[in-house]
Amino acid sequence: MFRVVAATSNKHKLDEFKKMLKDQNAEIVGLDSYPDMPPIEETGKTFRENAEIKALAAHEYCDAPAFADDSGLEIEALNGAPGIYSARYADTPEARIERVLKEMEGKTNRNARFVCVLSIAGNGEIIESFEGEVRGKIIDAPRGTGGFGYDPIFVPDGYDQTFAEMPEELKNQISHRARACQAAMEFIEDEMSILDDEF
Ligand code: ITT
Repeated sequence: MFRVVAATSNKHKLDEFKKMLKDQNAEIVGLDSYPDMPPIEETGKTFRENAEIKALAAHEYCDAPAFADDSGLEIEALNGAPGIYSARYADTPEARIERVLKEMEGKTNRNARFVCVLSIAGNGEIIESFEGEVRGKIIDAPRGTGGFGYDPIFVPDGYDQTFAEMPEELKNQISHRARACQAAMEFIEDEMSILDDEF
């Protein structure tokens, strides 16, 4: 079993990663296992830049293979906001949802997507980055208690429930994070021989 650091302080994300990767031969540890690590500044202008910054910082600090996700919600009618600022759009998850719903008042175009870029770092460098997305619609009032973040206001295309209403197993099969993770797992299987040294 190899140990890999999930470079996140978001316990919901960590929980999703652990569930999505439960059949892999890996022990996933979050940054809560490294309480003395200084906070990582997300200075990038794209999901990819931020994912790479987080993965590399954790890899270097923890001296172990690491991966990170930078993710967020992009809403068409808001020109892609909140985007990379999803975690910083207001002070609390409830206030963030409230702000989005206020900005969406009167908008007929409800199209949105969740995006996740997952970067893997090992051997002192970024090995690869993977993107996953899930398209859907923003509804006009929150529904459901599962998930986290903007889940109560997002209904993925092809479904009637929000991410916060559906069983977590379903969200973890179809989400942006699940898709980025699936792409990463396919890459790792393909490249096993190259990665053998790191993992
Ligand atoms: P780390 O940087 O420590 O991983 P974070 O929450 O700050 O934690 P991000 O910078 O990637 O992570 O911001 C992601 C934000 O996007 C997250 O806080 C939510 O507001 C939103 N988000 C991402 N994935 C989501 C999901 O699956 N469901 C709901 N909201 C999500």
